[in-house]
Amino acid sequence: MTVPVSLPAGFEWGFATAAYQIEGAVDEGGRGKSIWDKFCHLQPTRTKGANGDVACDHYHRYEEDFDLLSTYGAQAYRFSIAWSRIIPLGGRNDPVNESGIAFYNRLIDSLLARGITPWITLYHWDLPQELHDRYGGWLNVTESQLDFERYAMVCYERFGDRVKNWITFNEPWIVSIFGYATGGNAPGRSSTNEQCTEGNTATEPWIVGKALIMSHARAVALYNKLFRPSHHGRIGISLNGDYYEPWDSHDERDKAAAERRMEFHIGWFANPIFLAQDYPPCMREQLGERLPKFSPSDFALLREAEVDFYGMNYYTSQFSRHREQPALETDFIGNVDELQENCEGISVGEKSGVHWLRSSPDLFRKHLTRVYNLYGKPIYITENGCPCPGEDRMRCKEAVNDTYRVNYFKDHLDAVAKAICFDGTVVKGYFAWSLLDNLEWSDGYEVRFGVTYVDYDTLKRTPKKSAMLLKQILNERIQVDV
Ligand code: PSG
Repeated sequence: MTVPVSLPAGFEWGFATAAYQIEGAVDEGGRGKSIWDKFCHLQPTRTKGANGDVACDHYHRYEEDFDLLSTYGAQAYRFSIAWSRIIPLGGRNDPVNESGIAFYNRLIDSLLARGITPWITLYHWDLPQELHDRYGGWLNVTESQLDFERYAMVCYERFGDRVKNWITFNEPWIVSIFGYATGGNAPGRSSTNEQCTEGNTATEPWIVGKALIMSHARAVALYNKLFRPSHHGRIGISLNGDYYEPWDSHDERDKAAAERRMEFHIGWFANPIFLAQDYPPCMREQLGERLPKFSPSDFALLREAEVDFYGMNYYTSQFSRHREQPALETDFIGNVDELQENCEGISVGEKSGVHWLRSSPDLFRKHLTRVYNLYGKPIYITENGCPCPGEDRMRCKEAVNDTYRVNYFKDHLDAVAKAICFDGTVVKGYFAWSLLDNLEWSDGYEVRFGVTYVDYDTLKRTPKKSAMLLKQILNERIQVDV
């Protein structure tokens, strides 16, 4: 028997992007450099030779891109602000760049004129390079949170009259681990990666994690105190984190390993942020003194920083297998192995166009429900999407036929509907990643997540099938009030 499931009326949806991945125009309008400019240019091999100098040239083509959003029927659009466009040197005593403010004002007004709700991410990975050089950037917990607080303040002051939806950080786990443990992302620090000249994988990611948590807390506390009363907006954070199933579902140790894996991924940030609690006990146990402590005043700030929602970025899931040998100092997920097949050789899902992503909608449902039950906040899915198998080698004509992506969206939205209807989970919105093919960080321009094909020679945009179908997929699943 099949039961139709639906999404609640008022379910908000749209598309998401991030500044460095689409804007280009890195030397225009007084923009300062970010750690991603330096990372791409200093060691081009680490981003497959790509950089964000031009990217999708969204800086000049935003009107055209917002016309696409309208055509696709989007109600909302999530984008990020490049900190170094607003404050080129980044710091709390550094000047504000009016030309950068004017650019984001144009974006906001142009969205509102189309009836599209703006959602702003304050930090999607592009720290002003100057702050990294000045005091170590996120490695300096005290300085970085004060500078981030001032940056947030400028954004609320200048955009908050029209912007009611705020996301402080995008994926602090990726910022800490890829930036300071594996070194795969800017600023590229690691003591285990031969391509990196600096870093300490055993200690730095945990310090950075605390800096991000406290910076988030300051920005939220500030909003709650000074802006919420008059602006009446919402604020939250976007966490990534896959769901983990035990490799052997009959083995208690694998079950514990799966739970531990999720604590290292999600609890690391969610315990302090959503519960104003210490890091998960399993992290304290394995990381000991290397995991920073929260002082009583840190906890006081965390309590003041109550958020409105949990932003969830979901792409895929994996299996976790217990590892007998204790974790090394450089193991950032504890004594766990992660695999895409379980003990019976069953894949976690159908392969996509990038090795780390297999389509696992059923585990998405479990993930939604687990997160809601643990942290208790309404969930907005702030990213969900995929590249199609072989899409990196396709020309436009072929790539627009993105049936794999259409099915991925369908299956994942069915999972959302089931989590809402059968599990009592509160999910209020959905952003597909991404509006455009764009700079996929260390994968350069080869991996395409867009619903719009971008020809990087001409910058011509061509809607893929999924772009037009997403609205239909959603509407078929959204209840209508009669
Ligand atoms: C998330 C998870 C993995 C890699 C990258 C991301 N993983 O499991 O290996 S990043 C996330 C990000 C956005 C990216 C998008 C697709 O917020 O900027 O373009 O996902 O990777």
